[in-house]
Amino acid sequence: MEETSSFVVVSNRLPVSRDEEEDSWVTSSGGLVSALVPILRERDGVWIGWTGAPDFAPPPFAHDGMRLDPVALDQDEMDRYYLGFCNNTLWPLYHNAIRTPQYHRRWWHPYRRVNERFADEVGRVLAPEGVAWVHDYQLQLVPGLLRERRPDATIGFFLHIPFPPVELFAYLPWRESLLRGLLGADVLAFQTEQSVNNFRDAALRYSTARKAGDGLEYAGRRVTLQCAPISVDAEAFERTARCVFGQANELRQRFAPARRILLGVDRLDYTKGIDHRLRAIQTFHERHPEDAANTVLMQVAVPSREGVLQYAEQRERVERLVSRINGEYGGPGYTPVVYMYRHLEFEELVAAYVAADVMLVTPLCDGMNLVAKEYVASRTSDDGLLVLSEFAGAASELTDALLINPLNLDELAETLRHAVRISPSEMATRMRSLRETVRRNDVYRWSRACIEALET
Ligand code: ADQ
Repeated sequence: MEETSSFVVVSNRLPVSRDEEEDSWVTSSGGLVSALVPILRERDGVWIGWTGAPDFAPPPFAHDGMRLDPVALDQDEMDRYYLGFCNNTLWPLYHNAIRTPQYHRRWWHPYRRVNERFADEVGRVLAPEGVAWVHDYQLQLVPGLLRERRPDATIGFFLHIPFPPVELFAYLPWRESLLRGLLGADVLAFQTEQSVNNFRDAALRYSTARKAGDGLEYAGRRVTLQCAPISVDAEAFERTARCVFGQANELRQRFAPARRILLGVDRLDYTKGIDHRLRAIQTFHERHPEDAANTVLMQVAVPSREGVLQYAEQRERVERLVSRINGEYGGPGYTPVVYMYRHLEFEELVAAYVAADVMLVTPLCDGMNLVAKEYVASRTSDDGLLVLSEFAGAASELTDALLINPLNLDELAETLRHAVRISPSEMATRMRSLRETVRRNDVYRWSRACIEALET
């Protein structure tokens, strides 16, 4: 296999995971992977990333028509770089510090070291004048480090999570280094205009970058700032939705016969507002017992970062609330909250979207939130309601959702009541407009826009 490539994607995780029983690799699901696979195939590109297991980095291999190049992390780096700096420093800080970020030098140094390792590998694999597209908060130093190694490269960076307001970013003891890293890119893309503006403010204040039109000038180069909201493979959700009506009906019969289904689908992460959602459900039952008794909340939570203390605490909080609500408002034959702590297969997930009358997406802060777009794409009969937090990036586009502040539990409870009583015509008007938006701005359009910006 040819070692170099003129198109390299870099992310913390490779788009595959290991199935030990079958002794094989399984391609991860999700929009990013489905959008990038065709591009990688077309350009004979390489994806560089970590396998997800400590000290496990086989030589480059081909899978599903992609060339994959694993980078090794040892257990100590998993603890300090990944669980520490990425998930206990950057993740909470970039999500508006809704949990207190922790700042430790013993985490920063491994972050730098791992970023150098990634940059070394890209520098080795990227063909002369090739394009490297770096993803997300784990690898913010890579653009700058790569530019030192390979000034001929064209470098793009996409941040999947929000870039915080400058007043918060200012706390980061390594803010100048991170900015130097990011500003190594030719194009820096963010999910929302808000993040673009936040980044521009931070760069103007804490680096030598200067304003140049809509972008920046840094070290004698132009750095383009792009707003590129990520999306989903709308067609795939639509197609699958048309095939799972039977499964959706079974779900209804099993969990909510003759009741409305409210649905929540999230990684179990404290940014997703699952606990606030549950407290609003509690308020709904207190205030409007008759309306509430006509509903069942299905909450699906996918296990996430179980090694981080705050995630274990969040799980406990959520599970306590679920049992409190069920204890207080349930009875023989009625469970107000059906809770699942597991990953759903793609068809099961789409069947849940098809079964749900109301989708609750209530993060306290979220780069985009793909669940909101997946629900909309799956509503082939133009019905169903989306209740969406104004703090999700998706709220900038999905303006026909019922937009709420998830911290306002009273408002959220009243919105639930409104949602279950809404007229079919208002529901259809809203959903038609939402569907049009998601179909027009799907993940393929997103990847084209990002790559076009890099190649012009
Ligand atoms: P996430 O924080 O992971 O992504 P999100 O955009 O909602 O958040 O994506 C979650 C994905 O996981 C969705 O595709 C969803 O279908 C899937 N999922 C969730 N629960 C599941 C379950 N129980 N079973 C199966 N699948 C489940 C980060 C940022 C987001 C940004 C994305 C993409 O935090 O803001 O939208 O990257 O850029």
